[in-house]
Amino acid sequence: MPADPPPIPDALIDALRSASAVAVLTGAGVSAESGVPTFRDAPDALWARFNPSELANPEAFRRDPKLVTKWYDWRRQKIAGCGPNPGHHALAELERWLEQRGGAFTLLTQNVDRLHHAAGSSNVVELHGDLWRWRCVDCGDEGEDRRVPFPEVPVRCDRCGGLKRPGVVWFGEALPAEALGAADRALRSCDVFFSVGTSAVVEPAASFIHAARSAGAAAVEINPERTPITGLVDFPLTGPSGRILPALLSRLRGD
Ligand code: BJW
Ligand code: ZN
Repeated sequence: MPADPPPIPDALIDALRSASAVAVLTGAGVSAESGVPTFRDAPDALWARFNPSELANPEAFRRDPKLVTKWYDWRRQKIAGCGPNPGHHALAELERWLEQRGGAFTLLTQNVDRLHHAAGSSNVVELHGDLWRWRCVDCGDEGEDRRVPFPEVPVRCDRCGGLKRPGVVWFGEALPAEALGAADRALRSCDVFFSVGTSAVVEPAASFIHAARSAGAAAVEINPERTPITGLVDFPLTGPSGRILPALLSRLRGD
């Protein structure tokens, strides 16, 4: 039997009831209960088996496009068989709950799996791109490609025959300016900030907590493990997001 989720503090419920803006940062842990492997959790993590620091960078793709594409093809097959879990659904409901009260909700995700969209979240900012969009490195042609598995690896451009790469952000690449702008606005104006299911080690998202705290937001972390930001938050909620977020929602709605 999984342990009961920790009690949701009354002070957090009060902060959410009086909030006019909430910003939530999510990472791979929010999709873990859907069956999507995270990057840095042993022993089954992608990080341990495939070392994303060596694969998720432009040099690796230039050196060995076949290997990098195969890794993405494997992940796409895995994710294609996964659906949103109760944590994703609770975040979508939190957005509706806040908007019904005239509040603003921004979901800043590092995930590229699109499971927040599948759960019905609408104001989603994809900081690291989208695993289902592919772009030609030569002519820039970009579009959705849902084929699993790919019929050929590496993937070639229909227009020019060039190599296609995933529309994601690799180490050393800049995050999309539009996403960074939206994140900045949400962090500067939020009353409550959540960090959910992220190891908080990859920049710039790892530093979002500082912007939110400077803006005076109450900070919440939901994670079964401690992270570098656990000591900085007002409400560290230790446990899986697929259990804690629904419990939080039901407290908010007074169920
Ligand atoms: C659960 C759970 C459950 C488990 N419930 N929780 C400053 C200092 C030092 C370095 C840098 C710096 N600024 C930039 C850098 C370099 C680099 C960086 O951060 N390096 C660090 C590793 C040190 N950053 C970059 O290069 C970024 N670019 C940039 O800053 O550019 C600047 C620039 C400006 C102008 C011109 C040019 C450049 C880009 C970073 C891109 C990261 N990309 C990846 C791959 C994306 C595509 C793909 O998916 O393949 O993004 S790497 C990977 O890590 C992926 C993730 O989004 C990201 C974060 O990982 P996440 O989500 O936190 O997952 P995990 O696995 O680490 O953690 C899971 C957590 O869940 C754990 O804590 C578990 O406990 C928890 N968990 N079960 C809740 N049930
Ligand atoms: Zn092309």
